[in-house]
Amino acid sequence: MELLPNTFLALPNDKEKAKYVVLPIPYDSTASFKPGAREAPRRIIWASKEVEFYSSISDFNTPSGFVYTLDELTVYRDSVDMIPHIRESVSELLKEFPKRKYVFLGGEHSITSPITEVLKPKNVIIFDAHGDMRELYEGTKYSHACNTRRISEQNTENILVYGVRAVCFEENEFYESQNKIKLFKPNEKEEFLHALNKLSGPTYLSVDMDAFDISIMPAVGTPEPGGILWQDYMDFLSVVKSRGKSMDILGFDVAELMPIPTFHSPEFMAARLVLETIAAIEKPKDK
Ligand SMILES: [Mn+2]
Repeated sequence: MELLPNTFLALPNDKEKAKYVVLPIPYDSTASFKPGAREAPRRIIWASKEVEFYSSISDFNTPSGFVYTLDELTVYRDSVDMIPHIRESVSELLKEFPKRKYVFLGGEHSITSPITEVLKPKNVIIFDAHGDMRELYEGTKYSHACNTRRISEQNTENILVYGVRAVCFEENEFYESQNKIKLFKPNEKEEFLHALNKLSGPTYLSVDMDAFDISIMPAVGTPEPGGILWQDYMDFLSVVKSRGKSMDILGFDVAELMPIPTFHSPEFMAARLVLETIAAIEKPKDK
């Protein structure tokens, strides 16, 4: 019997060969407008089965067994239970799959802070339309709207956020009072790439799909017009490639995709983004 694995790119799971481990986290309890991001991990994996193994942009061909896809993480409704659950699960993941790179498929964006708490990167690069710098939102510190703020409270040194175009008054006051987080608007790509070039050491990447313009990424929970385009992300990956090991990317997440049942291009874009990100990490320009 010939069966198609229900894994990223439909690659066979191989614990020995795997360099990347994918953990799907179908959690969306604090979504402000409406839930739906819980559907994203399985839709991204479904779409990925149609994505080429080969990245012509990075000239990288994904070997068989290179990516190991875990089953979905169990989900608790309340963030008070879910955030520690993610933290503990990531600790277990590091023990079971040491020295790999880790890919997390959200789910809402609040999944990132418990991940970075465990992975302990020096730098965090975030793509997001929103500042996510609220102290509290709708009664919880662990809302998707507080994600960047929580990461800034950890032992991180630099947090670059690109694509930002929605920040509230309270967030702006907080932003002015600190210098760990640097926000870049969609039209500040050169400044963002310049700042990126100065980072070195362990780095984590978090991609909230609402950083992209609604014309190419309408399937998000909290859409904002005026976002970045695909080429902007590719320009970012060019810098990742040129930096090679000097910017050591420990892992990344893709969050806030809220699939539209009858429209499948957003999940194809997210699946392709995961592939291109892996390809860029694996294929430095000078090789
Ligand atoms: Mn966002």
